[in-house]
Amino acid sequence: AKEPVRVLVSGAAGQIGYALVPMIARGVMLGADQPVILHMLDIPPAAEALNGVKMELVDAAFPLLKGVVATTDVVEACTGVNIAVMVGGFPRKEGMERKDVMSKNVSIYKSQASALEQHAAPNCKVLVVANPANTNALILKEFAPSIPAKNITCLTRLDHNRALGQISEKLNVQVSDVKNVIIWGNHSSTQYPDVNHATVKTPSAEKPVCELVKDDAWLNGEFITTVQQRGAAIIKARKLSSALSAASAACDHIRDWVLGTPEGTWVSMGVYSDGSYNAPAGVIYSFPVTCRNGEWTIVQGLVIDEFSRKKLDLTGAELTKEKELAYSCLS
Ligand code: NAX
Repeated sequence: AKEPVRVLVSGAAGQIGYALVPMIARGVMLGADQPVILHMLDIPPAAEALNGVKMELVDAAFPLLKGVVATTDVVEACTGVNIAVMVGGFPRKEGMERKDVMSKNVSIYKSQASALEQHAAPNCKVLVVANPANTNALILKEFAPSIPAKNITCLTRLDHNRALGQISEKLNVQVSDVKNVIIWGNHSSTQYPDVNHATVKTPSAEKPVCELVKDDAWLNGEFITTVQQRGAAIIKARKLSSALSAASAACDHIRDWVLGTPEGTWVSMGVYSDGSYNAPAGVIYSFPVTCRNGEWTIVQGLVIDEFSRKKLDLTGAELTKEKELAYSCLS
């Protein structure tokens, strides 16, 4: 039998946490044959609720779940973890300045970076979900210099999956037959959902999405804004932000990273930018990636048209600004 993998979920008493921990315990993230030990972290005001989640995990009698650590102690939470999914953070409240929210999250991610660096298992893989996801991940990277930059990522897979979903609805095809959309840049409303390289599997061949959707106005307009603003649409409808889809996307992200992407398929991940596609280097930017042997590689050589170029630059500029804002919170 396989050794259990220790998976940390921070903010585990929150909405996404509640949807995510049962998925992990069922093998959705790491596979149906992979035992797991869940480490759940939250803050003291949520300690009782966190313990309630632990009780439900016990009650669910998941065969793959070999242990649960539920704690408000960051060191205990981080000790020995192989995977860290960082969902905990400070939400933006009405009337709060961007800088104040940034400042709260910078201090959270700075201290959690140190705890992970000192106590996580070697080669721990980190996925930051909490917003501002790209910049929280960057701060985590900066303050955990001994964790390789390639091990620190942020979630844009939800946006990627939303784009697949929109194409499948538009063309009335199975979502599993659509692939290779791209989310470029920031997990914010400046993100660029790009279908220029996306394809649909048809009985005869794989066909470009752009050929099948004979509606450029929709592709260059409504499609992009729908994906960019889907989070707000969910809040409006549910009076709560996306949770099940975010949890599912977090599982997809880690599963593909650890177990690999299928041949001929790429996914979107926020990763430390090396300046590929003239994105700003030194920020966490979402790129198309393939994964193999537990490592991601940015897909190279895609042709970027003029329309796309502007959008890649715009979201890159926002990330550079966020980085500056985050650094100004440190001093
Ligand atoms: P909730 O407010 O329900 O849960 C957040 C939890 O984090 C709470 O239980 C809170 O007590 C805990 N927390 C706060 N500070 C903490 C700290 N220092 N250490 C550990 N835990 C801490 O929010 P939820 O709806 O679960 O969303 C969580 C985060 O995901 C938010 O930042 C949200 O903006 C972000 N999202 C990111 C998405 C993405 O695609 N990257 C999509 C969904 C989501 O909006």
